[in-house]
Amino acid sequence: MTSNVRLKQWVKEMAELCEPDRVHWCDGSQAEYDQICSILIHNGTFRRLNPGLRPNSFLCESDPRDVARVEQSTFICSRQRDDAGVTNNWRDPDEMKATLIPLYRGCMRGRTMYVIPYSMGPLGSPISQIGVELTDSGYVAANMRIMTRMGKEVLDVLGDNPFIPCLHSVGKPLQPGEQDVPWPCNPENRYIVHFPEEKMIWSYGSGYGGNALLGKKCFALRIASVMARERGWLAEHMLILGLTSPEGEKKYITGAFPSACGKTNLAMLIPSMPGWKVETVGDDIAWMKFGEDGRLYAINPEFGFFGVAPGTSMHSNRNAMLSMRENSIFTNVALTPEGDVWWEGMTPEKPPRLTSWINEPWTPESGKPAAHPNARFTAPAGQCPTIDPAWEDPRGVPISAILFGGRRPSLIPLIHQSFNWQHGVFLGSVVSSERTAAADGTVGTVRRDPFAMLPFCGYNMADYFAHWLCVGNRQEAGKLPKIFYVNWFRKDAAGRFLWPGYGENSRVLKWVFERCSGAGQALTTPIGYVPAPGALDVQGLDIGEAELEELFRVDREGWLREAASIREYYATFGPRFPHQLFTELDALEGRLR
Ligand code: O2Y
Ligand code: MN
Repeated sequence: MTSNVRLKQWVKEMAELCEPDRVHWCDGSQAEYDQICSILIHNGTFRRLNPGLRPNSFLCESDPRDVARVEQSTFICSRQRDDAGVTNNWRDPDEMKATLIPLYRGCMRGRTMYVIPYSMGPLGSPISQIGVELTDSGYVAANMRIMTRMGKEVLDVLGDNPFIPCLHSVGKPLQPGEQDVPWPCNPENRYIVHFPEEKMIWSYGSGYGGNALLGKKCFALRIASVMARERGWLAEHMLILGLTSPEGEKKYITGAFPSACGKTNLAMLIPSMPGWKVETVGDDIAWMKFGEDGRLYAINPEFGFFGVAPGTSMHSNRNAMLSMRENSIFTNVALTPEGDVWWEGMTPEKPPRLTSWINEPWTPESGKPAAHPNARFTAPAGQCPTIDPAWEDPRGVPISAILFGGRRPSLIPLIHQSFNWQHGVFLGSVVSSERTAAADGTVGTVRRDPFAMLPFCGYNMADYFAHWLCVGNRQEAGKLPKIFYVNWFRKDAAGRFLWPGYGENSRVLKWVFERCSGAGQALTTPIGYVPAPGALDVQGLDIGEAELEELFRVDREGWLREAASIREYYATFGPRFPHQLFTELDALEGRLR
Protein backbone atom coordinates (compact mmCIF):
# COMPACT_ATOMS: atom_id res chain seq x y z
CA MET A 1 0.00 0.00 0.00
CA THR A 2 1.77 3.15 1.22
CA SER A 3 3.92 4.39 4.07
CA ASN A 4 2.40 7.86 3.71
CA VAL A 5 1.02 8.50 7.19
CA ARG A 6 -1.01 11.54 6.16
CA LEU A 7 -2.61 9.60 3.32
CA LYS A 8 -3.45 6.59 5.47
CA GLN A 9 -4.89 8.84 8.17
CA TRP A 10 -7.01 10.83 5.69
CA VAL A 11 -8.38 7.66 4.02
CA LYS A 12 -9.25 6.29 7.47
CA GLU A 13 -11.03 9.50 8.50
CA MET A 14 -12.97 9.75 5.24
CA ALA A 15 -13.97 6.06 5.44
CA GLU A 16 -15.24 6.67 8.98
CA LEU A 17 -17.23 9.65 7.70
CA CYS A 18 -18.65 8.06 4.53
CA GLU A 19 -19.03 4.49 5.90
CA PRO A 20 -18.40 2.49 2.70
CA ASP A 21 -18.86 -1.29 2.89
CA ARG A 22 -15.34 -1.74 1.49
CA VAL A 23 -12.22 0.32 0.80
CA HIS A 24 -10.28 -0.63 -2.31
CA TRP A 25 -6.82 0.84 -2.96
CA CYS A 26 -6.43 1.00 -6.76
CA ASP A 27 -3.19 -0.48 -8.12
CA GLY A 28 -3.92 0.71 -11.67
CA SER A 29 -3.43 -2.75 -13.23
CA GLN A 30 -5.29 -4.06 -16.28
CA ALA A 31 -6.71 -6.89 -14.13
CA GLU A 32 -8.16 -4.36 -11.71
CA TYR A 33 -9.65 -2.29 -14.57
CA ASP A 34 -11.22 -5.44 -16.04
CA GLN A 35 -12.66 -6.31 -12.64
CA ILE A 36 -14.17 -2.82 -12.15
CA CYS A 37 -15.69 -2.96 -15.65
CA SER A 38 -17.18 -6.41 -14.91
CA ILE A 39 -18.81 -5.02 -11.75
CA LEU A 40 -20.16 -2.07 -13.77
CA ILE A 41 -21.60 -4.48 -16.35
CA HIS A 42 -23.17 -6.53 -13.58
CA ASN A 43 -24.74 -3.36 -12.08
CA GLY A 44 -26.17 -2.33 -15.45
CA THR A 45 -23.92 0.76 -15.64
CA PHE A 46 -21.72 -0.49 -18.48
CA ARG A 47 -22.56 -2.45 -21.56
CA ARG A 48 -19.69 -4.09 -23.43
CA LEU A 49 -19.55 -3.00 -27.07
CA ASN A 50 -19.08 -5.55 -29.84
CA PRO A 51 -15.42 -6.60 -29.38
CA GLY A 52 -15.12 -7.19 -33.14
CA LEU A 53 -16.03 -3.56 -33.79
CA ARG A 54 -14.83 -1.73 -30.68
CA PRO A 55 -12.46 -3.95 -28.66
CA ASN A 56 -12.39 -3.59 -24.88
CA SER A 57 -14.84 -0.68 -24.94
CA PHE A 58 -17.98 0.16 -23.02
CA LEU A 59 -21.17 2.15 -23.36
CA CYS A 60 -22.67 3.92 -20.39
CA GLU A 61 -25.83 6.03 -20.12
CA SER A 62 -26.05 8.54 -17.30
CA ASP A 63 -29.11 9.65 -15.39
CA PRO A 64 -30.71 12.27 -17.72
CA ARG A 65 -30.45 14.79 -14.87
CA ASP A 66 -26.68 14.34 -14.67
CA VAL A 67 -25.24 15.10 -18.09
CA ALA A 68 -22.71 17.95 -17.80
CA ARG A 69 -20.62 20.17 -15.56
CA VAL A 70 -22.82 22.20 -13.24
CA GLU A 71 -21.39 25.70 -12.92
CA GLN A 72 -24.16 26.89 -10.59
CA SER A 73 -23.14 24.15 -8.13
CA THR A 74 -19.40 24.82 -8.42
CA PHE A 75 -17.89 26.78 -5.54
CA ILE A 76 -14.59 28.39 -4.63
CA CYS A 77 -14.38 28.44 -0.83
CA SER A 78 -11.56 30.85 -0.09
CA ARG A 79 -11.45 32.47 3.36
CA GLN A 80 -12.11 35.90 1.81
CA ARG A 81 -14.89 36.40 -0.75
CA ASP A 82 -12.66 38.78 -2.72
CA ASP A 83 -10.11 36.02 -3.26
CA ALA A 84 -12.72 34.12 -5.29
CA GLY A 85 -13.72 37.25 -7.22
CA VAL A 86 -16.88 38.20 -9.05
CA THR A 87 -16.76 35.40 -11.62
CA ASN A 88 -16.87 32.52 -9.09
CA ASN A 89 -19.56 31.26 -6.71
CA TRP A 90 -18.12 31.86 -3.27
CA ARG A 91 -19.00 30.28 0.08
CA ASP A 92 -17.26 30.55 3.41
CA PRO A 93 -15.16 27.34 3.81
CA ASP A 94 -16.43 26.56 7.32
CA GLU A 95 -20.05 27.07 6.28
CA MET A 96 -19.54 24.87 3.25
CA LYS A 97 -18.01 22.12 5.39
CA ALA A 98 -20.93 22.42 7.80
CA THR A 99 -23.28 21.87 4.84
CA LEU A 100 -21.34 19.00 3.33
CA ILE A 101 -20.21 16.93 6.30
CA PRO A 102 -23.78 15.84 7.18
CA LEU A 103 -24.28 14.90 3.51
CA TYR A 104 -21.05 12.86 3.44
CA ARG A 105 -21.95 11.09 6.71
CA GLY A 106 -22.82 7.52 5.68
CA CYS A 107 -23.07 8.50 2.00
CA MET A 108 -21.08 5.47 0.77
CA ARG A 109 -23.11 2.84 2.64
CA GLY A 110 -23.53 -0.27 0.53
CA ARG A 111 -20.77 0.87 -1.80
CA THR A 112 -17.01 0.49 -2.31
CA MET A 113 -14.73 3.43 -1.64
CA TYR A 114 -12.05 3.40 -4.33
CA VAL A 115 -8.75 5.05 -3.33
CA ILE A 116 -7.25 6.40 -6.54
CA PRO A 117 -3.71 7.78 -6.31
CA TYR A 118 -3.10 9.67 -9.56
CA SER A 119 -0.45 11.81 -11.16
CA MET A 120 -1.34 14.84 -13.25
CA GLY A 121 1.57 14.79 -15.68
CA PRO A 122 4.25 12.20 -16.43
CA LEU A 123 5.33 10.30 -13.33
CA GLY A 124 8.24 12.05 -11.71
CA SER A 125 8.20 15.16 -13.93
CA PRO A 126 9.13 18.30 -11.96
CA ILE A 127 6.00 19.89 -13.42
CA SER A 128 3.66 17.02 -12.39
CA GLN A 129 1.51 16.92 -9.24
CA ILE A 130 -0.08 14.06 -7.34
CA GLY A 131 -3.67 13.83 -6.12
CA VAL A 132 -5.66 11.09 -4.43
CA GLU A 133 -9.35 10.76 -5.26
CA LEU A 134 -11.67 8.82 -2.99
CA THR A 135 -14.84 7.88 -4.85
CA ASP A 136 -17.78 5.53 -4.49
CA SER A 137 -18.23 5.43 -8.29
CA GLY A 138 -16.75 2.54 -10.27
CA TYR A 139 -17.42 4.63 -13.41
CA VAL A 140 -15.11 7.32 -12.04
CA ALA A 141 -12.44 4.75 -11.13
CA ALA A 142 -12.53 3.30 -14.67
CA ASN A 143 -12.42 6.73 -16.32
CA MET A 144 -9.61 7.94 -14.04
CA ARG A 145 -7.46 5.02 -15.25
CA ILE A 146 -7.78 6.35 -18.81
CA MET A 147 -7.57 10.05 -17.98
CA THR A 148 -4.64 9.96 -15.51
CA ARG A 149 -1.61 7.89 -14.61
CA MET A 150 -3.01 6.09 -11.58
CA GLY A 151 -2.27 3.33 -9.11
CA LYS A 152 0.66 1.79 -7.30
CA GLU A 153 3.42 3.54 -9.26
CA VAL A 154 1.95 6.87 -8.19
CA LEU A 155 2.14 5.86 -4.52
CA ASP A 156 5.77 4.86 -5.08
CA VAL A 157 6.57 8.30 -6.49
CA LEU A 158 4.50 10.05 -3.81
CA GLY A 159 6.41 8.45 -0.95
CA ASP A 160 5.75 10.48 2.18
CA ASN A 161 5.13 13.74 0.31
CA PRO A 162 1.94 15.82 0.38
CA PHE A 163 -0.85 15.19 -2.13
CA ILE A 164 -4.09 16.92 -3.15
CA PRO A 165 -7.00 15.24 -1.33
CA CYS A 166 -10.10 14.85 -3.51
CA LEU A 167 -13.28 13.40 -2.01
CA HIS A 168 -16.09 12.36 -4.34
CA SER A 169 -19.42 10.69 -3.71
CA VAL A 170 -22.41 10.18 -5.97
CA GLY A 171 -24.47 10.92 -2.85
CA LYS A 172 -26.71 7.84 -3.02
CA PRO A 173 -26.13 5.43 -0.14
CA LEU A 174 -27.77 2.02 -0.43
CA GLN A 175 -29.96 0.60 2.32
CA PRO A 176 -29.38 -3.08 3.14
CA GLY A 177 -30.87 -5.14 0.30
CA GLU A 178 -31.67 -2.06 -1.81
CA GLN A 179 -31.24 -2.57 -5.56
CA ASP A 180 -28.80 -0.05 -7.07
CA VAL A 181 -29.61 2.02 -10.18
CA PRO A 182 -27.27 2.04 -13.21
CA TRP A 183 -26.26 5.68 -12.64
CA PRO A 184 -26.54 6.68 -8.98
CA CYS A 185 -26.48 10.42 -8.36
CA ASN A 186 -28.18 13.07 -6.24
CA PRO A 187 -29.27 15.98 -8.47
CA GLU A 188 -31.01 17.80 -5.60
CA ASN A 189 -27.75 18.02 -3.64
CA ARG A 190 -24.90 18.74 -6.00
CA TYR A 191 -21.73 20.45 -4.82
CA ILE A 192 -18.41 20.76 -6.66
CA VAL A 193 -16.28 22.47 -4.05
CA HIS A 194 -12.74 23.79 -4.01
CA PHE A 195 -10.80 24.92 -0.95
CA PRO A 196 -7.95 26.89 -2.53
CA GLU A 197 -6.03 27.61 0.67
CA GLU A 198 -6.16 23.98 1.84
CA LYS A 199 -5.72 22.73 -1.75
CA MET A 200 -8.57 20.29 -1.33
CA ILE A 201 -11.57 19.23 -3.45
CA TRP A 202 -14.94 17.90 -2.28
CA SER A 203 -17.51 16.80 -4.83
CA TYR A 204 -20.97 15.44 -4.04
CA GLY A 205 -24.06 14.35 -5.92
CA SER A 206 -22.87 14.07 -9.55
CA GLY A 207 -21.08 11.23 -11.31
CA TYR A 208 -20.50 13.09 -14.59
CA GLY A 209 -17.28 14.26 -16.22
CA GLY A 210 -15.82 17.44 -14.86
CA ASN A 211 -17.91 17.14 -11.67
CA ALA A 212 -16.52 13.73 -10.77
CA LEU A 213 -13.20 13.09 -12.55
CA LEU A 214 -11.54 15.41 -10.09
CA GLY A 215 -8.08 15.40 -11.67
CA LYS A 216 -9.39 17.35 -14.66
CA LYS A 217 -11.16 20.69 -14.21
CA CYS A 218 -11.17 20.68 -10.39
CA PHE A 219 -7.49 19.91 -9.82
CA ALA A 220 -5.66 20.57 -13.10
CA LEU A 221 -7.36 23.95 -13.56
CA ARG A 222 -9.08 25.37 -10.45
CA ILE A 223 -6.67 24.21 -7.73
CA ALA A 224 -3.60 24.17 -10.02
CA SER A 225 -4.29 27.77 -11.13
CA VAL A 226 -3.99 28.78 -7.47
CA MET A 227 -0.78 26.78 -7.04
CA ALA A 228 0.59 28.22 -10.27
CA ARG A 229 -0.03 31.78 -9.11
CA GLU A 230 1.65 31.12 -5.77
CA ARG A 231 4.69 29.53 -7.41
CA GLY A 232 5.12 31.50 -10.65
CA TRP A 233 3.83 29.09 -13.28
CA LEU A 234 0.68 28.76 -15.43
CA ALA A 235 -2.15 26.19 -15.31
CA GLU A 236 -4.23 26.84 -18.42
CA HIS A 237 -7.24 25.61 -20.36
CA MET A 238 -5.12 25.09 -23.48
CA LEU A 239 -4.36 22.50 -26.12
CA ILE A 240 -0.71 21.83 -26.95
CA LEU A 241 0.42 20.90 -30.46
CA GLY A 242 3.73 20.43 -32.22
CA LEU A 243 4.06 21.91 -35.72
CA THR A 244 6.82 20.70 -38.04
CA SER A 245 7.73 22.49 -41.26
CA PRO A 246 8.67 20.73 -44.51
CA GLU A 247 12.31 21.55 -43.61
CA GLY A 248 11.93 19.52 -40.40
CA GLU A 249 11.95 22.47 -37.98
CA LYS A 250 9.52 22.03 -35.08
CA LYS A 251 7.71 24.52 -32.86
CA TYR A 252 5.17 23.94 -30.11
CA ILE A 253 2.01 26.02 -29.83
CA THR A 254 -0.66 26.20 -27.12
CA GLY A 255 -4.22 27.43 -27.67
CA ALA A 256 -7.07 28.56 -25.43
CA PHE A 257 -10.60 28.51 -26.88
CA PRO A 258 -14.03 28.55 -25.23
CA SER A 259 -16.06 25.36 -25.62
CA ALA A 260 -17.53 24.55 -29.05
CA CYS A 261 -14.66 26.24 -30.92
CA GLY A 262 -12.94 23.04 -32.08
CA LYS A 263 -10.08 22.81 -29.60
CA THR A 264 -9.74 19.02 -29.83
CA ASN A 265 -9.97 19.25 -33.62
CA LEU A 266 -7.14 21.80 -33.76
CA ALA A 267 -4.97 19.70 -31.41
CA MET A 268 -5.32 16.78 -33.86
CA LEU A 269 -5.35 18.74 -37.12
CA ILE A 270 -4.38 17.09 -40.39
CA PRO A 271 -2.71 19.92 -42.35
CA SER A 272 -3.77 20.59 -45.91
CA MET A 273 -0.34 22.16 -46.53
CA PRO A 274 2.03 19.68 -48.19
CA GLY A 275 4.99 18.77 -45.98
CA TRP A 276 3.57 20.29 -42.77
CA LYS A 277 2.86 18.06 -39.79
CA VAL A 278 0.79 18.61 -36.63
CA GLU A 279 1.38 16.38 -33.61
CA THR A 280 -0.73 16.28 -30.46
CA VAL A 281 0.59 16.84 -26.94
CA GLY A 282 -2.77 17.62 -25.31
CA ASP A 283 -6.30 18.72 -26.22
CA ASP A 284 -7.53 20.52 -23.09
CA ILE A 285 -5.06 21.52 -20.37
CA ALA A 286 -1.48 22.83 -20.31
CA TRP A 287 0.75 23.33 -17.29
CA MET A 288 3.63 25.65 -18.12
CA LYS A 289 6.80 26.47 -16.19
CA PHE A 290 9.92 28.39 -17.09
CA GLY A 291 12.99 26.29 -17.83
CA GLU A 292 16.53 27.23 -16.91
CA ASP A 293 16.97 28.65 -20.41
CA GLY A 294 14.19 31.18 -19.69
CA ARG A 295 11.73 29.58 -22.08
CA LEU A 296 8.25 28.41 -21.14
CA TYR A 297 7.83 24.59 -21.12
CA ALA A 298 4.45 22.85 -21.19
CA ILE A 299 3.17 19.44 -20.19
CA ASN A 300 -0.24 17.92 -20.75
CA PRO A 301 -1.20 16.84 -17.21
CA GLU A 302 -3.74 14.36 -18.59
CA PHE A 303 -3.32 10.82 -19.92
CA GLY A 304 -6.48 10.60 -22.03
CA PHE A 305 -9.11 12.56 -23.92
CA PHE A 306 -12.60 13.23 -22.56
CA GLY A 307 -13.97 14.65 -25.79
CA VAL A 308 -17.42 15.67 -27.01
CA ALA A 309 -18.67 12.89 -29.29
CA PRO A 310 -21.42 14.65 -31.35
CA GLY A 311 -19.90 16.33 -34.38
CA THR A 312 -16.78 14.15 -34.26
CA SER A 313 -16.30 12.18 -37.49
CA MET A 314 -13.64 10.88 -39.84
CA HIS A 315 -14.12 14.17 -41.70
CA SER A 316 -14.01 16.62 -38.75
CA ASN A 317 -11.41 14.75 -36.64
CA ARG A 318 -10.00 11.52 -38.02
CA ASN A 319 -7.38 11.29 -35.28
CA ALA A 320 -9.96 11.51 -32.49
CA MET A 321 -11.99 8.77 -34.19
CA LEU A 322 -8.90 6.55 -34.39
CA SER A 323 -7.95 7.35 -30.78
CA MET A 324 -11.24 5.82 -29.60
CA ARG A 325 -11.14 2.72 -31.79
CA GLU A 326 -10.53 0.50 -28.71
CA ASN A 327 -10.02 0.61 -24.93
CA SER A 328 -12.53 3.45 -24.65
CA ILE A 329 -15.60 4.41 -22.66
CA PHE A 330 -18.57 6.11 -24.32
CA THR A 331 -21.08 8.05 -22.23
CA ASN A 332 -24.54 9.08 -23.45
CA VAL A 333 -24.03 8.10 -27.08
CA ALA A 334 -26.42 5.87 -29.06
CA LEU A 335 -26.02 2.11 -29.60
CA THR A 336 -26.22 0.51 -33.04
CA PRO A 337 -27.92 -2.87 -33.60
CA GLU A 338 -24.43 -4.27 -34.30
CA GLY A 339 -23.23 -3.25 -30.84
CA ASP A 340 -21.20 -0.19 -31.80
CA VAL A 341 -21.69 3.50 -31.00
CA TRP A 342 -23.19 6.35 -33.02
CA TRP A 343 -23.83 10.05 -32.51
CA GLU A 344 -25.09 13.01 -34.52
CA GLY A 345 -22.49 14.07 -37.08
CA MET A 346 -20.53 10.79 -36.97
CA THR A 347 -21.66 9.71 -40.46
CA PRO A 348 -23.30 11.67 -43.31
CA GLU A 349 -26.30 9.32 -43.20
CA LYS A 350 -28.24 8.60 -40.03
CA PRO A 351 -28.57 4.86 -39.25
CA PRO A 352 -32.12 3.55 -39.73
CA ARG A 353 -32.37 2.11 -36.20
CA LEU A 354 -30.57 2.79 -32.93
CA THR A 355 -31.05 2.66 -29.21
CA SER A 356 -30.84 6.25 -28.03
CA TRP A 357 -28.89 7.55 -25.03
CA ILE A 358 -32.09 7.37 -22.97
CA ASN A 359 -32.34 3.69 -23.87
CA GLU A 360 -35.31 4.10 -26.21
CA PRO A 361 -35.68 2.71 -29.74
CA TRP A 362 -34.69 5.50 -32.13
CA THR A 363 -35.16 6.17 -35.84
CA PRO A 364 -34.29 9.31 -37.87
CA GLU A 365 -37.99 10.18 -37.58
CA SER A 366 -37.88 10.20 -33.77
CA GLY A 367 -37.44 13.96 -33.78
CA LYS A 368 -34.88 14.01 -30.98
CA PRO A 369 -31.16 13.42 -30.87
CA ALA A 370 -29.94 9.84 -30.57
CA ALA A 371 -26.93 10.94 -28.49
CA HIS A 372 -26.93 13.66 -25.84
CA PRO A 373 -25.24 16.85 -27.19
CA ASN A 374 -22.67 16.59 -24.36
CA ALA A 375 -22.06 12.85 -24.92
CA ARG A 376 -18.42 11.96 -24.33
CA PHE A 377 -15.71 9.51 -25.34
CA THR A 378 -12.93 8.67 -22.91
CA ALA A 379 -9.91 7.45 -24.86
CA PRO A 380 -6.22 6.88 -24.04
CA ALA A 381 -4.11 9.76 -25.43
CA GLY A 382 -1.40 7.26 -26.38
CA GLN A 383 -3.81 5.79 -28.97
CA CYS A 384 -3.91 9.06 -30.94
CA PRO A 385 -2.14 8.43 -34.28
CA THR A 386 -0.61 11.92 -34.10
CA ILE A 387 0.50 11.76 -30.48
CA ASP A 388 3.71 13.75 -30.18
CA PRO A 389 6.90 11.78 -29.47
CA ALA A 390 7.62 14.22 -26.62
CA TRP A 391 4.15 14.14 -25.06
CA GLU A 392 5.47 12.34 -21.98
CA ASP A 393 8.79 14.19 -21.80
CA PRO A 394 9.10 15.11 -18.10
CA ARG A 395 10.74 18.43 -19.07
CA GLY A 396 7.73 19.44 -21.14
CA VAL A 397 7.92 20.98 -24.61
CA PRO A 398 9.17 24.53 -25.29
CA ILE A 399 6.36 26.86 -26.28
CA SER A 400 6.89 29.33 -29.14
CA ALA A 401 3.36 30.67 -29.54
CA ILE A 402 0.11 31.00 -27.64
CA LEU A 403 -3.19 31.26 -29.52
CA PHE A 404 -6.40 32.68 -28.17
CA GLY A 405 -9.63 32.43 -30.09
CA GLY A 406 -13.38 32.47 -30.06
CA ARG A 407 -16.37 32.12 -32.32
CA ARG A 408 -17.10 35.60 -33.72
CA PRO A 409 -19.06 35.87 -37.00
CA SER A 410 -18.00 39.46 -37.47
CA LEU A 411 -15.28 41.99 -36.60
CA ILE A 412 -12.40 39.73 -35.45
CA PRO A 413 -9.94 38.87 -38.26
CA LEU A 414 -8.81 35.36 -39.13
CA ILE A 415 -5.62 36.03 -37.21
CA HIS A 416 -3.85 38.93 -35.55
CA GLN A 417 -0.72 39.01 -33.45
CA SER A 418 -0.19 41.06 -30.31
CA PHE A 419 2.44 43.81 -30.28
CA ASN A 420 4.02 42.40 -27.13
CA TRP A 421 3.27 40.27 -24.02
CA GLN A 422 1.14 42.90 -22.26
CA HIS A 423 -0.96 43.41 -25.39
CA GLY A 424 -1.19 39.60 -25.62
CA VAL A 425 -2.59 39.45 -22.07
CA PHE A 426 -5.13 42.06 -23.20
CA LEU A 427 -6.11 39.75 -26.09
CA GLY A 428 -6.49 36.80 -23.70
CA SER A 429 -8.59 38.88 -21.32
CA VAL A 430 -11.19 39.69 -24.01
CA VAL A 431 -11.66 36.20 -25.51
CA SER A 432 -15.29 35.90 -26.50
CA SER A 433 -17.80 33.95 -28.53
CA GLU A 434 -21.01 35.16 -30.08
CA ARG A 435 -24.16 33.14 -29.55
CA THR A 436 -25.55 31.69 -32.72
CA ALA A 437 -28.59 29.81 -31.37
CA ALA A 438 -31.65 31.68 -32.53
CA ALA A 439 -33.99 29.78 -30.20
CA ASP A 440 -33.34 31.80 -27.06
CA GLY A 441 -33.28 35.14 -28.87
CA THR A 442 -29.66 35.84 -27.93
CA VAL A 443 -28.14 35.93 -31.42
CA GLY A 444 -25.42 38.53 -31.50
CA THR A 445 -24.81 38.45 -27.74
CA VAL A 446 -21.09 38.37 -27.07
CA ARG A 447 -20.14 36.14 -24.14
CA ARG A 448 -16.67 36.89 -22.77
CA ASP A 449 -14.60 33.95 -21.57
CA PRO A 450 -11.19 35.41 -20.64
CA PHE A 451 -8.38 32.98 -21.47
CA ALA A 452 -11.23 30.39 -21.81
CA MET A 453 -10.82 30.16 -18.03
CA LEU A 454 -14.05 31.73 -16.79
CA PRO A 455 -15.44 28.49 -15.27
CA PHE A 456 -12.00 27.19 -14.33
CA CYS A 457 -10.01 29.89 -12.55
CA GLY A 458 -9.75 28.98 -8.87
CA TYR A 459 -9.26 32.57 -7.69
CA ASN A 460 -10.11 36.18 -8.46
CA MET A 461 -9.94 36.67 -12.25
CA ALA A 462 -8.51 40.18 -11.76
CA ASP A 463 -5.58 38.61 -9.88
CA TYR A 464 -5.30 36.04 -12.65
CA PHE A 465 -4.79 38.81 -15.24
CA ALA A 466 -2.19 40.39 -12.94
CA HIS A 467 -0.42 37.02 -12.66
CA TRP A 468 -0.17 36.76 -16.46
CA LEU A 469 1.25 40.29 -16.63
CA CYS A 470 3.73 39.44 -13.88
CA VAL A 471 4.87 36.25 -15.66
CA GLY A 472 5.76 38.36 -18.70
CA ASN A 473 7.62 40.94 -16.66
CA ARG A 474 9.88 38.36 -15.10
CA GLN A 475 11.28 37.05 -18.38
CA GLU A 476 13.33 38.35 -21.29
CA ALA A 477 10.81 39.45 -23.93
CA GLY A 478 12.66 37.52 -26.66
CA LYS A 479 12.20 34.21 -24.85
CA LEU A 480 8.49 34.57 -24.20
CA PRO A 481 6.02 32.89 -26.55
CA LYS A 482 4.42 35.20 -29.11
CA ILE A 483 0.69 35.72 -28.67
CA PHE A 484 -1.96 35.51 -31.41
CA TYR A 485 -5.75 35.70 -31.66
CA VAL A 486 -7.53 33.54 -34.23
CA ASN A 487 -11.13 33.47 -35.43
CA TRP A 488 -12.02 30.68 -37.84
CA PHE A 489 -15.69 31.74 -37.83
CA ARG A 490 -15.89 35.16 -39.54
CA LYS A 491 -18.80 35.34 -42.00
CA ASP A 492 -19.60 37.47 -45.04
CA ALA A 493 -22.67 39.72 -45.38
CA ALA A 494 -24.68 36.73 -46.66
CA GLY A 495 -23.84 34.73 -43.52
CA ARG A 496 -21.38 32.35 -45.23
CA PHE A 497 -18.13 31.38 -43.50
CA LEU A 498 -15.24 33.24 -45.12
CA TRP A 499 -12.66 30.62 -44.13
CA PRO A 500 -12.92 26.87 -44.87
CA GLY A 501 -11.43 25.81 -41.50
CA TYR A 502 -10.44 22.21 -40.67
CA GLY A 503 -7.11 21.23 -42.31
CA GLU A 504 -6.88 24.65 -43.99
CA ASN A 505 -6.23 26.16 -40.56
CA SER A 506 -2.69 24.84 -41.06
CA ARG A 507 -2.16 27.87 -43.35
CA VAL A 508 -2.72 30.10 -40.35
CA LEU A 509 -0.44 27.93 -38.20
CA LYS A 510 2.21 28.27 -40.92
CA TRP A 511 2.10 32.08 -40.59
CA VAL A 512 2.35 31.75 -36.81
CA PHE A 513 5.37 29.48 -37.27
CA GLU A 514 6.99 31.98 -39.62
CA ARG A 515 6.33 34.90 -37.26
CA CYS A 516 8.07 32.93 -34.51
CA SER A 517 11.10 32.26 -36.67
CA GLY A 518 11.23 35.91 -37.80
CA ALA A 519 10.32 35.20 -41.42
CA GLY A 520 6.57 35.94 -41.67
CA GLN A 521 5.65 39.33 -43.10
CA ALA A 522 3.05 41.42 -41.27
CA LEU A 523 1.11 44.65 -41.57
CA THR A 524 0.67 46.84 -38.52
CA THR A 525 -2.99 47.66 -37.85
CA PRO A 526 -4.64 49.38 -34.86
CA ILE A 527 -5.54 45.97 -33.37
CA GLY A 528 -2.20 44.21 -33.90
CA TYR A 529 -0.17 42.61 -36.68
CA VAL A 530 -2.01 40.83 -39.49
CA PRO A 531 -0.44 38.90 -42.38
CA ALA A 532 0.94 41.24 -45.08
CA PRO A 533 -0.63 40.76 -48.53
CA GLY A 534 0.68 37.43 -49.81
CA ALA A 535 2.08 36.36 -46.42
CA LEU A 536 -0.76 33.95 -45.67
CA ASP A 537 -0.16 30.96 -47.92
CA VAL A 538 -3.42 30.44 -49.86
CA GLN A 539 -1.88 28.54 -52.75
CA GLY A 540 -4.32 25.96 -54.06
CA LEU A 541 -7.16 27.34 -51.96
CA ASP A 542 -10.34 28.47 -53.66
CA ILE A 543 -10.62 31.88 -52.04
CA GLY A 544 -11.01 35.26 -53.75
CA GLU A 545 -9.17 38.53 -53.11
CA ALA A 546 -12.37 40.10 -51.79
CA GLU A 547 -12.88 37.33 -49.22
CA LEU A 548 -9.25 37.58 -48.11
CA GLU A 549 -9.60 41.33 -47.70
CA GLU A 550 -12.77 40.85 -45.67
CA LEU A 551 -11.09 38.21 -43.47
CA PHE A 552 -8.52 40.80 -42.35
CA ARG A 553 -10.58 44.02 -42.59
CA VAL A 554 -10.33 46.21 -39.51
CA ASP A 555 -13.68 47.95 -39.13
CA ARG A 556 -12.71 51.00 -37.05
CA GLU A 557 -16.28 51.86 -36.03
CA GLY A 558 -17.00 48.27 -35.08
CA TRP A 559 -13.77 48.08 -33.07
CA LEU A 560 -14.59 51.32 -31.23
CA ARG A 561 -17.91 49.74 -30.20
CA GLU A 562 -16.01 46.60 -29.17
CA ALA A 563 -13.61 48.73 -27.09
CA ALA A 564 -16.57 50.35 -25.34
CA SER A 565 -18.02 46.92 -24.56
CA ILE A 566 -14.62 45.77 -23.22
CA ARG A 567 -14.48 48.87 -20.98
CA GLU A 568 -17.89 47.98 -19.50
CA TYR A 569 -16.73 44.41 -19.05
CA TYR A 570 -13.48 45.42 -17.35
CA ALA A 571 -15.44 47.58 -14.90
CA THR A 572 -17.16 44.46 -13.54
CA PHE A 573 -13.91 43.11 -12.03
CA GLY A 574 -13.60 45.72 -9.30
CA PRO A 575 -10.59 47.37 -7.68
CA ARG A 576 -8.07 44.54 -8.09
CA PHE A 577 -8.25 44.80 -11.89
CA PRO A 578 -4.74 45.57 -13.24
CA HIS A 579 -4.39 49.09 -14.62
CA GLN A 580 -2.10 47.84 -17.43
CA LEU A 581 -5.12 46.36 -19.20
CA PHE A 582 -6.89 49.74 -19.13
CA THR A 583 -3.66 51.18 -20.58
CA GLU A 584 -3.91 48.64 -23.40
CA LEU A 585 -7.58 49.49 -23.95
CA ASP A 586 -6.83 53.23 -24.04
CA ALA A 587 -3.99 52.58 -26.49
CA LEU A 588 -6.30 50.52 -28.73
CA GLU A 589 -8.88 53.30 -28.79
CA GLY A 590 -6.12 55.83 -29.49
CA ARG A 591 -4.92 53.80 -32.48
CA LEU A 592 -8.47 53.44 -33.81
CA ARG A 593 -9.29 57.17 -33.67
O1 O2Y B 1 -19.47 18.39 -19.16
C1 O2Y B 1 -18.46 17.88 -18.63
O2 O2Y B 1 -18.49 17.34 -17.53
C2 O2Y B 1 -17.21 17.87 -19.33
S1 O2Y B 1 -16.61 19.45 -19.65
C3 O2Y B 1 -15.14 19.29 -20.56
C4 O2Y B 1 -14.64 18.04 -20.82
C5 O2Y B 1 -13.48 17.91 -21.54
C6 O2Y B 1 -12.83 19.03 -21.94
N1 O2Y B 1 -13.31 20.25 -21.69
C7 O2Y B 1 -14.46 20.41 -21.03
C8 O2Y B 1 -14.91 21.83 -20.82
O3 O2Y B 1 -16.00 22.10 -20.35
O4 O2Y B 1 -14.09 22.72 -21.12
MN1 MN C 1 -12.12 22.01 -21.66
